Amino acid sequence: MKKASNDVNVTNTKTLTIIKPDGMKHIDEIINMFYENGLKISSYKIEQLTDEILEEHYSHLLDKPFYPKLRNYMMSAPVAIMVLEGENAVEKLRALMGPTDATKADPDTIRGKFGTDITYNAIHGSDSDENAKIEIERFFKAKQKRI
Ligand code: IDP
Ligand code: MG
Repeated sequence: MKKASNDVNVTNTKTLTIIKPDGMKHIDEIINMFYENGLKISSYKIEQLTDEILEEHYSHLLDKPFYPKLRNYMMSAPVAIMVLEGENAVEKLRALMGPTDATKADPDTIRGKFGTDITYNAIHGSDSDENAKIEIERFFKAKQKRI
């Protein structure tokens, strides 16, 4: 049956990923895994994260005892931030990443290959369409700061 070219749910085609400091040395292989799995990069930047943006991005974890460790990890080196596009992008990336705890991740997943434990897990991916939208806005559409 003929499928109309616009017969795609546009609300679930984008997600945000951050290649974390420990993932950066494997960035080529990680990007290759995105493309092999039908996820294309549509925006890309390398940035040093700040306290301010991390407190916003990890607001759900600010009260956790491990937050200072997470903050230090995320600020230990520049990271790569990307918008990925593809069908069911959020779900697809989360499956490709594996679970938060890299020690429990399947060896074929990004966290299974390149992560170490529940903190140092190589990659971030949005966990819902709603959060993908918020995170894309946070990292790519924020007003430029005056200098
Ligand atoms: P997710 O990255 O799989 O979505 P979240 O619960 O949103 O997991 O946590 C964000 C990040 O905080 C994780 O990717 C990991 O780096 C860190 N983290 C989460 N839970 C723990 C924990 O119990 N101990 C230490 N670090 C954690
Ligand atoms: Mg999360």
